[in-house]
Amino acid sequence: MTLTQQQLAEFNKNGFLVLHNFLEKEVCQAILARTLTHLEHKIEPIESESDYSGKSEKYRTHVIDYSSIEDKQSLTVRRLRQVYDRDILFKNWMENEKIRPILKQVLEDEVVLTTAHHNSIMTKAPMQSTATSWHQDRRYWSYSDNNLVSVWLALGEENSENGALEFIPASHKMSFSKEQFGEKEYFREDNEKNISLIKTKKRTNLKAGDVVLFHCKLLHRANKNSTQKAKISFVYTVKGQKTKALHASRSAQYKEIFLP
Ligand SMILES: O=C(O)CCC(=O)C(=O)O
Repeated sequence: MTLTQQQLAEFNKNGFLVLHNFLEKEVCQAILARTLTHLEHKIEPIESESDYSGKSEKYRTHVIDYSSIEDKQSLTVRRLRQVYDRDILFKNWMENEKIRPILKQVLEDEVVLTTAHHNSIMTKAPMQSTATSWHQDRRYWSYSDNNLVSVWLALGEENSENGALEFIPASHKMSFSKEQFGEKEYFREDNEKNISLIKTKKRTNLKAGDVVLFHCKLLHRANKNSTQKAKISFVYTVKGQKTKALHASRSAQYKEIFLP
């Protein structure tokens, strides 16, 4: 399966593309069932809600031990980390052959899976999660260029009430000044220029099996989950083969898998 010229042009222009009904419902259900077991037993490595909001920029740039430091009983899981090596079902999705020609098209290069970034299942627990502020994923990643794309798989409904992704179209190609970013390099919502740009945002309402591809420099955010049901999404990142992790950086400390 490949993208049409129109879909490819849309990805290149906006920095994201939704592929509805991409993964079969039965496969999604199997991944979800396995995920719920890992969540129930809080199997490490995990990132908790307070890890997510409390950790410094330095920690986020250099961490290689992802185990949560909190009390296991009371913490709320925000992400299951390092999912590639957790379960064959997770690995199979990350090595899915149907999506590979598409990834090759958007990267314009051979596809390499990075296990250093994302490589996680994101959760937003009912009533306990926090919003995610505007940011570019690339800010804590260390590579020779920006040819990295994330693959987001919805494992259930995603909408504004439970925290669907919102994007600022074409922001992956924009240049910003330092003042447009605040603490932890979040894109400031009180900056004049940012306010008008944020008005152009687009939300991606999704159903189980829908996939969103988005560029590593695309500005995005998500609401907290205000519903009674957890929102669960699987996200991994691929890069072009020519794109290299910088020596001795966190990005270089994890294996990469060439997907021919
Ligand atoms: O809150 C969310 O689900 C979005 C998470 C996200 O954008 C990220 O971790 O990079």
